[in-house]
Amino acid sequence: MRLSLVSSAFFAAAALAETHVFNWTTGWVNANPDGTYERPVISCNGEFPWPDIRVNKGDRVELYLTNGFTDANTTLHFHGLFQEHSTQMDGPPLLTQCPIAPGDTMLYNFTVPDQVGSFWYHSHTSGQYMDGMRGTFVIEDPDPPYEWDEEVVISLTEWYHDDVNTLTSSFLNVYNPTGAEPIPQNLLMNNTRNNTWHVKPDTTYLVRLINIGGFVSQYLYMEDHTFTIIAVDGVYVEKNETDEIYITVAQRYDVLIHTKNDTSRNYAFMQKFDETMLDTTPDDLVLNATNYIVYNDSADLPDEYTIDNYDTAYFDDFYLVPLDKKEAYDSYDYQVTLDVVMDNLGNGVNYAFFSGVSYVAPVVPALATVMSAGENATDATVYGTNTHSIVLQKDEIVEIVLNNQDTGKHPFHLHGHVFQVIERGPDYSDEASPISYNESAPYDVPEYPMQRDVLYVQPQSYFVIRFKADNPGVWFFHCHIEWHLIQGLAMVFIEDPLGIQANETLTDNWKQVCENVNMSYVGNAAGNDKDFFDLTGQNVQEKALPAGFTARGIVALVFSAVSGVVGIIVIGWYGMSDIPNLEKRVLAGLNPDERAAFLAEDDNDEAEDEPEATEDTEEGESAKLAAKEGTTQVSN
Ligand SMILES: *[C@@H]1O[C@H](CO)[C@@H](O)[C@H](O)[C@H]1NC(C)=O
Ligand SMILES: *[C@@H]1O[C@H](CO)[C@@H](O)[C@H](O)[C@H]1NC(C)=O
Ligand SMILES: *[C@@H]1O[C@H](CO)[C@@H](O)[C@H](O)[C@H]1NC(C)=O
Ligand SMILES: *[C@@H]1O[C@H](CO)[C@@H](O)[C@H](O)[C@H]1NC(C)=O
Ligand SMILES: *[C@@H]1O[C@H](CO)[C@@H](O)[C@H](O)[C@H]1NC(C)=O
Ligand SMILES: *[C@@H]1O[C@H](CO)[C@@H](O)[C@H](O)[C@H]1NC(C)=O
Ligand SMILES: *[C@@H]1O[C@H](CO)[C@@H](O)[C@H](O)[C@H]1NC(C)=O
Ligand SMILES: *[C@@H]1O[C@H](CO)[C@@H](O)[C@H](O)[C@H]1NC(C)=O
Ligand SMILES: *[C@@H]1O[C@H](CO)[C@@H](O)[C@H](O)[C@H]1NC(C)=O
Ligand SMILES: *[C@@H]1O[C@H](CO)[C@@H](O)[C@H](O)[C@H]1NC(C)=O
Ligand SMILES: *[C@@H]1O[C@H](CO)[C@@H](O)[C@H](O)[C@H]1NC(C)=O
Ligand SMILES: *[C@@H]1O[C@H](CO)[C@@H](O)[C@H](O)[C@H]1NC(C)=O
Ligand SMILES: [Cu+2]
Repeated sequence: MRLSLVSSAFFAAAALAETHVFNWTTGWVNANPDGTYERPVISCNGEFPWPDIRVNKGDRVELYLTNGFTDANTTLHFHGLFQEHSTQMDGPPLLTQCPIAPGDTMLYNFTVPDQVGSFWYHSHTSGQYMDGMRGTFVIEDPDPPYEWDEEVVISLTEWYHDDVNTLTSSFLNVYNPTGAEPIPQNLLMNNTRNNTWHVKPDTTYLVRLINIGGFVSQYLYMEDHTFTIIAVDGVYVEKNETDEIYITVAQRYDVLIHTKNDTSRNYAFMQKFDETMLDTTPDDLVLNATNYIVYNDSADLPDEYTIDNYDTAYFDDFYLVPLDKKEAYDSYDYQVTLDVVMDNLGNGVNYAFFSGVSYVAPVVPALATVMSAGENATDATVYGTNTHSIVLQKDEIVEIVLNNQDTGKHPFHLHGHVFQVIERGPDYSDEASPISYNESAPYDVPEYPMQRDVLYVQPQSYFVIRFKADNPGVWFFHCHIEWHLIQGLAMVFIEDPLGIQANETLTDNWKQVCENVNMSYVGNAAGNDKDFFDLTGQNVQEKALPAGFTARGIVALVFSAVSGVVGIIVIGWYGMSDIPNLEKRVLAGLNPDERAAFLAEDDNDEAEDEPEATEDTEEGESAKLAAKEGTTQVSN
């Protein structure tokens, strides 16, 4: 009797947890999402957009991803999923897996035991997701705390007419010394413009707003309708009403929207660029997009809808209260302070730094280092200097203090966790210099701080977050603006490495993916498996600018050369690379001492021939090209 009870309970559980198998191949196809320009986009099994994934809590996902590109590696990341005991399925290339070579297949095999809500997936390689390689991922809750009648998923993104490789080569370039990001052409909702949402009257909708973009934050507001926020980034919160939401790339807001009884007319659903994130505003850029909430197909479509103070009246997510009422961790065991700076290195290219380090991927995946270093996996040295890896002890409370010394906003994402938001400073754009977090000053820490997995920091300001290191794994912490990730705005947590070794085994397929891309999966960051403390040959960032030759100098010179030669001051990134021999002209504008210093440094480069100064990542490739280009022009 007892036995049969046990076994039927077992079968009931087994029947509930389903396995979803996906078999996807990447490729390219032409598409015209914004209705104004057809371009190649990344397809899934020949189609665009990519499919929505929907599973139940507790289910298993087996996703076969075949790299159908002929000339690029790829990987897939499932944004926001904790990947407990499956850090090898997380997706960042050269951290948790080897890049998937053209023609090869990786099996992403994991469960979603403890999470529900709105997530998404995207390529974590070379900005590919901005070319379309991304989709939504919803985990249904069998027992939700709120009620609704209907559910709808809405994706949001900016859209470029050029592909990411083209944009990256002008972005990560000596001719773009300020690191101005490419300006998108449009905003999309559900991969289209003028999206139509047919609604029923007097109905409560759960709307899952998912920003699958790579750069610009958006303001969202509706004509005569209110958002009731019930969850952010997969974390339920106490209901809070607002007329406007500010959503950065990679964030999610689950909102309830109750429709009207009156069906005589239709309403506008507006998206608006956060214009402050754009370096320039070209005349033909429309800073908003109009979508339609349609009650009545015979009635007119609404005009665009305007609200005042859209840039100050939005909901501040700092004030959300998680439904789990988890109290703030009242102290920390380990504090990490990260100063965000964007600056030029010796090749003239603009990079991004956490406390002086611009992330450069290791020679073998960091997870391979964890698995092969034995007891030495607990020593951060083995992960190399330029991965900016920090080893965390099991279950310690970690505090990240992030001081943004840059004048832009940045949305930061931690893999493998949600974190508590302890403090976030106001916008200090108007201050002469950045204001850092002052730990001795009195702050009001919320009793039940908001938890999420993407948080933006205001210009020249700071945030403080805490999390418990209770999920052994190799977890990336990075700016989710793809351009800034490409510039190196990332670091790595090696969380409880001995716990990873004890509880996770690399699958045969995982190892095969490495073999098929001719990559070793043992050794330290330099691939050395004999002496884990010998980092000869590791990848490092470019050298600093020569003494006396400041980044400000380069910027000023490039601009003055442009304005001198062309007669106008070009403040944008575009157009600059069209000017022939720009660097020669810049050099001509240097005073003799500066010029000698620059050329001498260039000669030294060739003479020294340092073996460890090789930067060889997919993302570093175009920087290297730009650097080479620069060298050739200088010595000519
Ligand atoms: C995936 O699809 C390809 C092409 O249709 C097929 O060859 C392969 O066997 C499929 N793999 C799985 C695991 O279903
Ligand atoms: C794919 O990754 C391997 C290993 O990092 C690298 O050697 C190769 O250049 C990459 N291929 C492309 C096309 O980027
Ligand atoms: C996925 O992982 C589970 C658990 O390790 C395993 O039982 C299953 O066989 C794996 N699926 C495939 C197709 O390898
Ligand atoms: C958006 O697209 C999804 C499919 O990706 C669809 O289920 C949903 O209804 C669409 N929502 C709106 C408002 O168009
Ligand atoms: C809408 O109609 C329902 C019945 O269909 C009614 O109960 C409700 O009060 C109405 N709401 C408003 C705002 O008039
Ligand atoms: C829909 O709109 C048309 C045109 O404005 C109007 O004649 C009709 O009454 C409306 N229908 C409803 C159900 O409100
Ligand atoms: C479609 O959206 C664009 C951009 O928001 C807007 O300029 C245009 O007027 C819209 N078209 C229609 C028919 O409303
Ligand atoms: C939308 O953007 C255009 C151009 O950027 C501007 O003229 C218009 O006023 C904006 N409309 C709204 C509703 O913000
Ligand atoms: C709702 O948001 C406001 C700030 O906009 C905050 O003061 C309030 O505490 C929040 N209430 C809940 C229940 O989240
Ligand atoms: C760890 O490093 C030490 C040298 O510092 C070496 O003696 C030892 O064998 C290493 N352990 C493993 C498991 O590689
Ligand atoms: C930090 O705060 C303490 C206490 O309010 C104050 O005495 C100190 O001057 C502050 N430090 C800075 C650098 O502002
Ligand atoms: C392995 O995982 C289990 C379940 O999460 C945990 O209880 C155990 O402590 C882990 N082992 C190690 C060595 O971390
Ligand atoms: Cu950023």
